[in-house]
Amino acid sequence: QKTIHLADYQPFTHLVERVELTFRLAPGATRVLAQLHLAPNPARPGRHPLRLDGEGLRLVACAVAGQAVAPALDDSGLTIAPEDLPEGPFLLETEVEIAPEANTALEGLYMSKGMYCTQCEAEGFRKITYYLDRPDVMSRFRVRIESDLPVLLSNGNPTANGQGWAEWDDPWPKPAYLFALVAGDLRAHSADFTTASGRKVALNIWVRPGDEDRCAYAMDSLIRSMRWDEEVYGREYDLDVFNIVAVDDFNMGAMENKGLNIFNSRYVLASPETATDDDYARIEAIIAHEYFHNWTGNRITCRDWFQLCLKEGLTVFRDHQFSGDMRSAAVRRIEEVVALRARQFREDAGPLAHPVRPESFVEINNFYTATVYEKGSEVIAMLKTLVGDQGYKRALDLYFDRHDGDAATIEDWLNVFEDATGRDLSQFKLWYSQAGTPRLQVAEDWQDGVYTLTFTQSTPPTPGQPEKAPRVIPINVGLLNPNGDEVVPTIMLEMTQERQSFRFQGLAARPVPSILRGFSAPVVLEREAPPEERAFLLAHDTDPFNKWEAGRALAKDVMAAMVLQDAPPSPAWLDAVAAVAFDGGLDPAFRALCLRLPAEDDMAQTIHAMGRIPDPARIHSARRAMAGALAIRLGEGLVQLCRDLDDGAEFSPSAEQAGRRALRLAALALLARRDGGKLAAEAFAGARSMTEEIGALAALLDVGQGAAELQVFADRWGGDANVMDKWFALQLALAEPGEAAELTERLTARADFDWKNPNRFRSVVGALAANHAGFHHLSGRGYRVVADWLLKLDPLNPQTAARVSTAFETWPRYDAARRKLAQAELERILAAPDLSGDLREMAGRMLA
Ligand code: B3K
Ligand code: ZN
Repeated sequence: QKTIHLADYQPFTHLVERVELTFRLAPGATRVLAQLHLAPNPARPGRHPLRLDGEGLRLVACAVAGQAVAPALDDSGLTIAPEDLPEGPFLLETEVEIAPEANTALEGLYMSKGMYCTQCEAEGFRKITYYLDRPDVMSRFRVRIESDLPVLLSNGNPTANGQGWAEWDDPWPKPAYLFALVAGDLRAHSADFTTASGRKVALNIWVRPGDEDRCAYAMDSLIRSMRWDEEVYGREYDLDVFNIVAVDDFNMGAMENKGLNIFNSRYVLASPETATDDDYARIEAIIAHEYFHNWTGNRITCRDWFQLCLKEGLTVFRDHQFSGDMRSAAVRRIEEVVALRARQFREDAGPLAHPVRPESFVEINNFYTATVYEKGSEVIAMLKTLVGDQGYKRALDLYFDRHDGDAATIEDWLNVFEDATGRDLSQFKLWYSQAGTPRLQVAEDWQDGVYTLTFTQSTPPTPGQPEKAPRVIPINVGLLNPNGDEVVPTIMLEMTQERQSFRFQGLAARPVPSILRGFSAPVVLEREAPPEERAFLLAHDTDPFNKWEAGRALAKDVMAAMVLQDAPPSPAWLDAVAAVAFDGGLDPAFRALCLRLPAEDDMAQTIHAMGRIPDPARIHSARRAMAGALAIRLGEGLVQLCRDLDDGAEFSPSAEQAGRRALRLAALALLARRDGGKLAAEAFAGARSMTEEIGALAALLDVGQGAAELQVFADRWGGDANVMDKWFALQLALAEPGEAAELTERLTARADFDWKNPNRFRSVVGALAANHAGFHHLSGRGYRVVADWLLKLDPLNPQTAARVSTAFETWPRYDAARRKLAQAELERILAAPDLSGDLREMAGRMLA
C-alpha cells in the first residue's frame, strides 16, 4: 500500500468541464453511464496519459471522441495512452456496472433498507464510475436517474422528471466527493426559506414512511442555521432546493453533499419520547455543521486531502459559534473542552498523534480525526483571539471574496489573515504542522506591588517529531482580589517564546490569577494550586469556563490523591461542590456540569501526564467512592433539588429546560447511592421524555438495580433501532469492570445485534471500548472481544472497523501486563490475512 505525501502534490493532467451521468438503478446490477468533457490542463504542459480512478467497477464500454478504446485496467483505475487521446478537448464515455446491494462498506453507491444512497467523501466516487477522484478537479454535474422508486434525488436543482426517471442539474462546479444520489420510498417534511436577497428555497427532510413527525427539530435547526450564516457571515444559500435525507446505515454522522445532505438517521429524527436532550443538541449542531459546509467546504473546497482541516476545522468552529449563540455559550464551551480533552488530547498523547495538517497518509479516511476537526477548530479560535473580532471578520470576508470557487490550501487561508490584518503568521503556522499538546507551566512572583506571571511552554515528542519549536499561545488572564473582586478583567497575553514573563502593576494586594480563561488555547495548563485557591476560583471567578475548570481541577486533584495515595475524598472539594450544587443563582446546566466527575479515561490520561502509571481498577473505585461521598455530603438537599426542578412544564427541547433536566438527573443519580434507587425507579416509571427515561435507568444501573426497567425499556422500544442503540450502549457504559466483556458477548449473541449496522456496532463494541475499567480489565478479555469484532467487521466495513480500533490508542500508558495483552491483540489484528488497508494502517501506527 502506498503512502501519499503532501510534498508530492501536482495539479492533475486534465480538467473536466462538464459531467453527465445516467444511473439505471438495480440492486444487483446498476449501470452508470458517464460522459466526461475533458481538456488538457494548461498547468501541466506536454502530452500525458489519462489516468482515471476506479475501484470494483465492471467496465462495459469506453469511448474517446466517439471511438471505442481499450484502456489498461488495474485494481485502482484505468489508463488511456496519450496516442489514444486527441490533442485538445474531447469527450470520454464510459459505462460500468456495480452492485449496490453487495456494498457493505457503505462507501460509493449502496443500499440501506431498500433505499439507494451514496457516500463519496473522501474517495468513494471511484466506486461509482471511473473519474478523476480528487478534490481539486471541479466540474458541473448533470444527473439522470432511472428507477421505479418514487423519490429520486441528486445534487443541485431538479430540471425534469417523469414516470421512472428524474434529472438534476448542479450549476456549481464541485469535486466528485460532493456528489450524491438517493432513491427510495421516502416521505418529506417540508418548509420554505427566503434568503436575505429574496431567493425562495424549498427545504425537504426525507425519511422513511412513519418518521415524518420526527423531523420538526431538524427543520427548525436548519432554518436557524441558514439565517445565522446570513447574519453572522453574510453567506446565503445558492440553490432552489435544499434536501436532507435520513439513512439508517451510515459510517459517520452526516455528509455535506451539495444541495443533498445525507444524514445518519440518529442525527435527524427526534421526538421528546425518543430523543434525549443531548440528541437534540447534537442534531442542532450537525444540521448546522453540514449546512455551513455549503460555503466552507463546497463553494471553497480543499486542494487535496492534506488540507482537510481547511474545511473541517473552520466548519466545526462555525458550528461551535452557532451553538454558543443558540444556547448558553458558557455551557457549550465547557462541553467542547470536555470533548476536546477526551478525544483530541488523548489522540495527541498517543501513537496516533498527527498534526492538524498531516504530511502523509495511507488511507485518508483514517484522518477524519479529532485533531483535524476539533483541534482544527481550536486553532481558528486562537487566530480569532489573536487578530480580534474585527480582524477575523475582515479576513473571512476576504477569504470568501478571493477564494470562492477555488480548491484552496492552508497557505491561502493564512495569507488571507495576513493580508487582512497585516500580521505575520509564520510562527502561528506551527499549529498546523506540529503535533502534540503543549504543556504550559506557570510561575508567580509578587514583589513591591508588582505581580509577575512567567510561563514556560514545551511539547512532548510525537511520532516523527522529537523536537518542537515554541508556538504562539494566546493566554487569556484575569486577576482577582483576595476578597473575590476582579481587579484585572480578561486580557490576552500573547506568548511567543519558550519562556516569557508578563507584569501587572498597581495592585494593592497579591492577586489570585485566573489563567487560560475560556480555554483560550488547546494546551495543558500545569499549575499546582492549593485546594483553597481552586475552591476560591470555583466560588468567585467571573469567567464561567474557569469557574468550572477550577472545580474540575480540584476534583482531579482529589481523585489523583485517592488513586495514588489512598487519600479520602477531601472535605474542601465536597464543600465547594455543595456550594455550587445548591446555588440557585447559577444556571442549572452549569451546576449539572459541576456535579459531573472527571471521566476515568481522562483521569488515566492526567495520571499518565504526571509521570505515573494509571491503574484502571483503582481509578474506577476512586470515582465510585467520590460519587458516594458526594451523595452523603449533599444529603437531603438532593431530594429537595429533585423536587424543585420537576416543574411539570410541557416538554420543550430548549437549553433552559434541558439544563434543569440535567441537574435533576445528576441529583437523582447521587440519590440512588443513598436510597438504593427508589426515587430513580419512580422517575423511570413516570418519565415524560427519553432524557428522563434513560437518565433514570442509568441511575438505577449505576447502583446495580434496574433489571426490570431494562426489560420494560426493551419491550417498549424494541422496534426503534435508534432508541435501542441507547439501551445497548448504556448497559455497557455502566457494566462492572469484570463483567463488561461477558456482557458484550451476551449482547452480541442477541438477534437484534445487527453488527453490520455501524450505529449498532458502535453502541456495543464501541461502548465496551469506552468502558475504561472494563476494556482495560487485567483478564485481557476486553481487549480480546473488541479485537475479535474488529476482525469480523473489517472485511465488510473497513472504515468503521478502523475507526473503532482507536480504542487501543492509549495502550502505551498502562502497566507492563496490560501493555503486553493489548499489544498481542494489535499484533493479532495486523497478522490477519486480507486485512483492509484502513485497519492495517491504524494497527501499524499504534504498534510503531
Ligand atoms: N465531511 C464529512 C465526513 C466525511 C468522512 C469520510 N470518511 C462530514 C463532515 O465532516 O461534515
Ligand atoms: Zn464537516
